[in-house]
Amino acid sequence: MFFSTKLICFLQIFNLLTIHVHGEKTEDATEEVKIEVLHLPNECDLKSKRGDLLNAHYDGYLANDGSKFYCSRSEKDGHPKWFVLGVGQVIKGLETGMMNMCPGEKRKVTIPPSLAYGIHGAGKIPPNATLIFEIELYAVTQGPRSVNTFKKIDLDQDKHLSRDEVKHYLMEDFKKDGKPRDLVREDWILEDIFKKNDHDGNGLISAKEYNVYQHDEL
Ligand SMILES: *[C@@H]1O[C@H](CO)[C@@H](O)[C@H](O)[C@H]1NC(C)=O
Ligand SMILES: [Ca+2]
Ligand SMILES: [Ca+2]
Repeated sequence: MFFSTKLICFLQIFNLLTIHVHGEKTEDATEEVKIEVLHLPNECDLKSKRGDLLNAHYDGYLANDGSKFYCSRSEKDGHPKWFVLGVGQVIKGLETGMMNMCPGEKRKVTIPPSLAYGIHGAGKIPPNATLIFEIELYAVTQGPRSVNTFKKIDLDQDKHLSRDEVKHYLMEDFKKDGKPRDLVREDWILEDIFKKNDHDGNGLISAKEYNVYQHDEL
């Protein structure tokens, strides 16, 4: 269980929402995410925040014709999705739309194209599409991208994660979980991790590139 949450934070690949808006800097400042709370649980001691690991089901609709383009319930195993909030793993509108949300809460979030897939669209999403997501949040846990995890991966403590360090960490995780070690798969995962995280392309993931927290503990 713990294994899967940790690994998933690294993978960031398997769901549709990982698609990023391509090169759009023309955000209309007047465009905002609209949040409607459909259900609020009576008790809520932990609200979602940046860096948290969330578990949720979400259905995505196109606002203009109401057609459903995504449903996590009917995907693969139909399990709720795990993802980290605030690290660019989901589209911007969802990052905002899922902040301060309680476990058990249901929301309808309307996202303008500038905070979704922009003027080009992506896959099933047409250009300039306003999106509506119906989200049910199941769990909020402290994210795996913590300072402690970074320090654990950074074996030589130089505040940068090399491929070897990340690979070592993944191998240990695979071992812990008793999974067969499929090297091809691991290399592919590694490539993906660096593609998603090594923003300046220098082959190392710096604390800044990795860390979702804004304080400077590293
Ligand atoms: C999308 O919106 C942009 C900016 O408003 C516009 O220039 C473009 O023509 C639109 N594209 C489509 C396919 O409607
Ligand atoms: Ca290092
Ligand atoms: Ca880097």
